[in-house]
Amino acid sequence: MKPEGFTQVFGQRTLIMGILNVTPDSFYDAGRYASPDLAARRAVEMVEQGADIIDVGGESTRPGSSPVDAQEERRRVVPVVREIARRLPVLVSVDTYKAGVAEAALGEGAHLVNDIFALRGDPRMTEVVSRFGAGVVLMHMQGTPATMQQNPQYDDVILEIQSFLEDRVQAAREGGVPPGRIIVDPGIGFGKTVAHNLEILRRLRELKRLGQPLLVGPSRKSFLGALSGLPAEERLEGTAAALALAVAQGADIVRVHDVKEMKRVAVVADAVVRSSGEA
Ligand code: HH2
Repeated sequence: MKPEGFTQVFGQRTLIMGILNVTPDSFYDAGRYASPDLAARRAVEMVEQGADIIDVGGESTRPGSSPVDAQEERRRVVPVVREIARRLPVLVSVDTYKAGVAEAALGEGAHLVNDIFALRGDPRMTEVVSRFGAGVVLMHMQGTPATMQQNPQYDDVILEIQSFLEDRVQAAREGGVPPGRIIVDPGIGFGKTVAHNLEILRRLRELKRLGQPLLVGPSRKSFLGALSGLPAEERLEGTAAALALAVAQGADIVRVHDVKEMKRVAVVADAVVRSSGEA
C-alpha cells in the first residue's frame, strides 16, 4: 500500500488514541489479542466506540520490562497493522522505537510512529519517519524502561520535560519531519514518581508553549494505583479523572485502553473546556 502520510487537525476536540497491545506481557491488556484477526476486531470495536487513532504496540515498556528483538516485534505488529489498514479508514500508529519495525508498519499503511525514545532509540528512525511523510509522537522518558522507576529525580519536572521536548522537536525538524507532523508527550510513568506524575497533570498547560499538539497517556497506570490502592483492573474511574483534568489543561490526544468510557469523558470535558460559552 502506498503511504498516505499524516495530516490531522488539532484543537477542535480531544482525539482518542485506542491502545492495542499485541504483547504477552503488557501491564493491562497482555495476551488479549493473540491473532491478527482478534486484534483487528478489537480495532473495529474501538473505532465504533469513538477512537480516532489505533496505537499498535508489540513490546511492553512497563517499568522493569526488557526489550524484544526487532524480528519478533515485527512478527507481532505488522500483520495487525495490515489487517486494520485493510478493514478501516482509521489513523494507525505503531508504538515502537525501532526503525525496522516502524518502516515495515508504515509500509503496510500506518500513519504515525509513537516513539517513547523520541527518535533517540535508533539512528535510522528520523529518516524513516521523514521518508514516509509519517507523523511522530516524541515522548519524554528519564532512563530506560528497565531502570526508569529506580530513583527518578528532577529539579523542576515540567521545565526539564519542556527543554527535552524542545530539543527533540528541533532534532526531528532538522531530520526532515515538518512541525505539522510532530506531537509531544510528557511520558506519564516513564521515569517519574507519583508526585512527578501529579505535577505533570497539574501543570500540563505549560507544555503548550512548545506549540505542538500534546498527547497524554495516564490510562490505568500505577500512579493511579498508588493513590487509590486499586489494581490495574480497577483504575477506570481514576483514569477518567486524570483524563478530564488533562483535557482542561490542553491535552489534544489521550491514549487510553477504555475507548468507550473515555470518549464519553472527553465529550463532556470538551464541552466545558472548548465551547464558546453560548447556550
Ligand atoms: N505509555 C505506554 C506505552 N506507550 N506511548 C506514549 N506516547 N505515551 C504513553 O504514556 C505510553 C506510550 C505504557 O502503557 P501500555 O502500552 O498500556 O503498557 P505496556 O507498556 O505494558 O504495553
